Amino acid sequence: MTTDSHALDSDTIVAIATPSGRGGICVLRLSGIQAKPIGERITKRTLIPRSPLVSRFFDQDNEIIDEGIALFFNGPASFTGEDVTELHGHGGVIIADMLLETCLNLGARLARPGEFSERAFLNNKMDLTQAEGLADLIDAPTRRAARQASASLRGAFSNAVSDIATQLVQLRVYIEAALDFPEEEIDFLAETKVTDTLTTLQTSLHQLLVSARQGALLNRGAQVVITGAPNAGKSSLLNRLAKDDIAIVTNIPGTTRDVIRQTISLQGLAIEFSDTAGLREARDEIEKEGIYRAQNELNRADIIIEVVDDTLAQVSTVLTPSEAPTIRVHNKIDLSGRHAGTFNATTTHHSVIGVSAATGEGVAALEGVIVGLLGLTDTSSASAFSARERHVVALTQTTALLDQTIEQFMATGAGELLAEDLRAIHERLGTITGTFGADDLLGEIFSSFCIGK
Ligand SMILES: Nc1nc2c(ncn2[C@@H]2O[C@H](COP(=O)(O)OP(=O)(O)OP(=O)(O)O)[C@@H](O)[C@H]2O)c(=O)[nH]1
Ligand SMILES: [Mg+2]
Repeated sequence: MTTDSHALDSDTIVAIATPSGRGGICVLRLSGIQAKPIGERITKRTLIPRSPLVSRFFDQDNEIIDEGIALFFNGPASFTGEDVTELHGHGGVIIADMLLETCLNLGARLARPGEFSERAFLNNKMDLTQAEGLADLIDAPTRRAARQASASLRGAFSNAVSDIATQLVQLRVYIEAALDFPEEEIDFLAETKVTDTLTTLQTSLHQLLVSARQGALLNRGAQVVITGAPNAGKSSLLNRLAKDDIAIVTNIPGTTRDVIRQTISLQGLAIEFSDTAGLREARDEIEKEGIYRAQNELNRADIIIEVVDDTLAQVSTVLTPSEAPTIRVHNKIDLSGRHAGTFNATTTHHSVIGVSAATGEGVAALEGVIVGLLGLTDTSSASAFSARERHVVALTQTTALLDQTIEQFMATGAGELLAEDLRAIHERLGTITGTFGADDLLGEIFSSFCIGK
C-alpha cells in the first residue's frame, strides 16, 4: 500500500499529540493493531481498556525513559475506531522524542498530518464535515468561530445535509419504482408528491447554502478592503476601527503605499481589514506599485469600503462597480458639519454612511453595517455551524443542478430524466459529507490537518 493512498492501511501509527516545547505533560498517541502490544511493551504491564495505568515507560533496551500514565481504548470504541494507546509523560522535548523513537523502534510508523482523523473517517466514526469541524475548532480564530466549529463536529452540518439526502433518496426511490412498473403511463407532473418534494428540497438547499456561506466566512475570516482617493482618511479609519495606531497618517496625499492588513474583532467576528494606497494617477514608481497592489487587494474583498472626503464639494468616487457589497463612507463629518444620521442609505448591496475617523462619530454604525452586509448578524444557534469553501462550492453546484432540474422537469415532465438528474444531485451533495468522494479530495482535506490529530 502506498503512503499516499487513502484506503485504510494496517500500519500502526504514532505521533506526539501535544504541542512541542516544555510543558506539564506530553501525550503520545498510537493507533492500530500494534497499539496495545507496543503500549504493553513500554509499560511492561497489561493494559485494560479505559483504565488509566500509572507506570514507568521503558525503551526497547529496557532503560527507563519516564513515568506517566498509559491509557488504552480498544477499537472500535476509540477516536479512530482502532485500538488506541495514549502515553502521558512529562512535558519536555527530549522525553517526548525518546518515547516516540521507542514506539518507532517497536514497529509503529510516524503518522501523517491528519491521519488519526482520517482513520476515524474511514472507520465511520465521523463524516467529513465533522472531521473538518474538528480541524476548524482547533484553528478557530474567535470564540464564535469555535462554537460553530464545535457544532459541526457534533454533526449540525452533516445532519442538515443528511436530512436533504434522505428526502432525495425517498423521491428517487418513488420515481424509480414508478418507472420500473409502468402499468400505465404516469404523469409525473400531476404527482403532487413529486412536485412538492422538489419545492421543499429547493428551499432547504437554498437555506443550507446561506448557512454554509456564513459558516465559511466565519471560519476563514471575512476580508474588508478600504479604498478611496488619497487623503480621504483611509488609514485614519483603519486606526479608529482597530483602536490602535497601526497605519501612518499624514496630510500628504499618497502616504500609504504597502497594503496594511489588520485583523479586528467586531461583535465576536474576526475580520481582516486592509488599508491601501489612495487611487489616483501615480506620481512615482513606488506609488504606482502601491496603487497596483491596492487594486489587486480589491479582488479578495468580501466587502469594499470606499472612503470619500465629505468636505470636498464634489464627492468623487473612484470605484468601478464590483461583485462585493460596497459601503461608501463619507469621512471627516466633523469638518463638513453633516451629521452621521443624515446618510444612512442601506440596501443589501450598497450602503452610504457618514463618519469621522477623527472623533469616532458614526463608526459604531459602520461596524454594524459591515457585520450586517456579511450576513453574520444572526447569532441564533440553529443555523450556526462552521463550513469551508469546499462545502459552499459543492452546495452552490448542487443548488444550481436542482434549479436546472426542476425547470427542465416542469417543461418536459420526463420521469427518466428527473431520476437521472436526482442521482447526480445526490452524488454531488454526498461529496460534502464524504459519502461520495475521490481519493484526491480526501488527501487534500486531511493533509492540511496537523500531525497527531
Ligand atoms: N478633521 C478630520 N481629519 C481627518 C479625518 N480623517 C482623516 N483626517 C486627516 O486627513 C489626512 C489624511 O488622512 P489619512 O488617514 O492619512 O488619509 P489616507 O486616505 O490614508 O491617505 P493616503 O494614504 O495618502 O491615501 C490626515 O491629516 C488626517 O489627520 C477626520 O475624520 N476628521
Ligand atoms: Mg493612508
